[in-house]
Amino acid sequence: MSDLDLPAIPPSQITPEAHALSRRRWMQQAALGAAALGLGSRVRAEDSLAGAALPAQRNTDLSVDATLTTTHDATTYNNYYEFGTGKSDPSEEAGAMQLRPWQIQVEGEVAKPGTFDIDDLLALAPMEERIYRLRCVEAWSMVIPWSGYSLSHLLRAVGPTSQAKYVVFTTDMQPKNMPGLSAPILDWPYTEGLRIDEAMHPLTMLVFGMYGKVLPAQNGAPLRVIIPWKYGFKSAKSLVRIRLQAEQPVSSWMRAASNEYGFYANVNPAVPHPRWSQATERQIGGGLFAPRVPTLAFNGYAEQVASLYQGMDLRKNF
Ligand SMILES: Nc1nc2c(c(=O)[nH]1)N[C@H]1C(S)=C(S)[C@@H](COP(=O)(O)O)O[C@H]1N2
Ligand SMILES: [Mo]
Repeated sequence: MSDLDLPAIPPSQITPEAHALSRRRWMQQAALGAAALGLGSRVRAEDSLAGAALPAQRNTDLSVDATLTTTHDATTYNNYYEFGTGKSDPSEEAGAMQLRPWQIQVEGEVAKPGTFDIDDLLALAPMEERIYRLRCVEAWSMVIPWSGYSLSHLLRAVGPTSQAKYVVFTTDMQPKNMPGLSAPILDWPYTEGLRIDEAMHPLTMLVFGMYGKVLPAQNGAPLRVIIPWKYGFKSAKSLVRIRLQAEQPVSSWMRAASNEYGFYANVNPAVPHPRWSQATERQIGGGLFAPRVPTLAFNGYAEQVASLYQGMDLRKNF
């Protein structure tokens, strides 16, 4: 698997040397390697390489105490419809994605709209590792250690105006590299949204890595959002735009089937999907005969987030 926009540096040069070398020396060596290959000096190989180390401080307060899904399962059983609808399509196809240069536009109802380079975002706030549960609307689940920081750091940096009631996330489109875009499954680009208080909640995370390493392309490199109390489809991958606005957006999945996928999409065992129950889930990696486990309200994060929805009918606002 290689998700580089430059010729791969031999794996032997990446690990364990990457750990042994100081960050500075590693960057110098990477820059030299890139120069030797005739590449632009702006490319920081360490940050574009899936599999390169991404140091982060474990945040135990915001982590669950649960058995991790294996790296193999979390990086080969994926939903990323831009690469196809099969679970192994993303890991097989996403290596073609161009991950550098990469910029994210932050726009709309903000005091300081702007375009951020991925390398600047990597340094905007201290990298934290948080172990979160991930619950897909398809009724399977994983436990993944993500690396990143609360999205609120970025939102505060741009200063939401009083009109900023919602946040819209947009995934990149690379028609040459994303075979799924030619299928009219969704109204591309993939868009998702949150209410501003959901987006500002400390659990909502801007993610750059997983399992201590740079995010693999199939998991949403170079950056994605993770909202652990909502069904996985809310957590849009490979972001190029974050827009703050007054109106509630219509997400790609709402547009595709508004009776099946709502705006809130909070994990809720009491509200079945029209075609299946959400009361239980299959833990990926548990094996063929592992019993299904009960799904928890708000995916187990009720204590932290239930108050956001006080007074709302969660059957109507599903
Ligand atoms: N752009 C984009 N983002 C996406 C998807 C997608 O198809 N395209 N799938 C979503 C769904 S349904 C899930 S469950 C999670 C899966 O994330 P993972 O592959 O990292 O586990 O990504 C979400 N983000
Ligand atoms: Mo999902």
